[in-house]
Amino acid sequence: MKCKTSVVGNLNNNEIKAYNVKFKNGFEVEILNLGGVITKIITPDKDNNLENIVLAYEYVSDYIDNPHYYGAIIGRTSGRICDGKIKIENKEYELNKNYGIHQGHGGNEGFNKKIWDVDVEEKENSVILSLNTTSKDGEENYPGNLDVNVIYEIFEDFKIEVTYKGKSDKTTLVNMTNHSYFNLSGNIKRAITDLYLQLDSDKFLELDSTSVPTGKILDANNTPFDFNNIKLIGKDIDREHEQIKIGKGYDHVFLLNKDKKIYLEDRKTNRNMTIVTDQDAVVIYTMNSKQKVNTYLGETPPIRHGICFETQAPPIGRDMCFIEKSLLCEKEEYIQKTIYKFGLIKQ
Ligand code: G6D
Repeated sequence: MKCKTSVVGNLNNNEIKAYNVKFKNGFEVEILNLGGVITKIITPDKDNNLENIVLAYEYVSDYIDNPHYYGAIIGRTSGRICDGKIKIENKEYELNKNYGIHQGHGGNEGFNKKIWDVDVEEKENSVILSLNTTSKDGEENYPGNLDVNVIYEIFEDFKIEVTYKGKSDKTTLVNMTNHSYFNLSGNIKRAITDLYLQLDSDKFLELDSTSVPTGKILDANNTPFDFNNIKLIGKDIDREHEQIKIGKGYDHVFLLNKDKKIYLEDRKTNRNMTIVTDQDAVVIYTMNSKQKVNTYLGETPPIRHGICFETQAPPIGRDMCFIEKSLLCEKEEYIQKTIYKFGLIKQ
């Protein structure tokens, strides 16, 4: 038996369930039906210490509000939508604003707050968790009844494939991601500024002072946003740079080149991870703001102790720039695939 299901809480008379997938080699992944949250990704370090490399809260009930979106599926859309204003087929919509003057991460009741239906399928070398939900027409003021399926396939060889699918009966917006905070030091031992990052990207989106894209695309080369050659994340994270100041570090949309590859390593534990996606962009967020909730260590983590790689289409900024990247026409299927592979640096 690779997948164990347990009831770990309750939300509005719905059971919150944990799906724990564990292989003989120690690789362990745990996912909740609440928000499709990933609470555990347990991998060995160079000395075979099995430790959690994602941040997780102390109590399951903390995921009901989930103020920092730990581990969660994000949708209908990811990132900020400027002023919560969109126009689809010449009709204007005012989306709910939960990020000050903007909408963020799908609004007050985004996909991170839903109890998803979960089907489990055990295969020879993997376990498939297929999560399903429906976002009703008018939910968070988005048009269209949207059927959503997120598939986590967890492989024995330290790999997780995430496939997001959506279909709507009206043209709408869909731009999903996962908001896990990674920390390869294991059990949040050290800051992520201690990790090394390599990114297949030469450009990133300019943000305005309210952190929405202006529509301008900036050249990353020879700037703090240049990770073409592997670089210590802490090297330029506090550099004097207008965009660093706006994000209080990295909280930016990187446009990916053809390989669409992200590589992270920790040279103390020798843990590494590679992310490959079919998406045009990835928001890299280095947890720059004070955390409000304890982790499973029983304390609130200092800033910069987790890093998010939110693979997605560019968020919708000023003058609805990039909206075309999130449009899903009636009868079309939204599909996104992002693959995470965990391992050790070859000695
Ligand atoms: C902050 O600006 C950041 C977002 O990018 C992030 O997703 C959120 O915290 C959790 O608002």
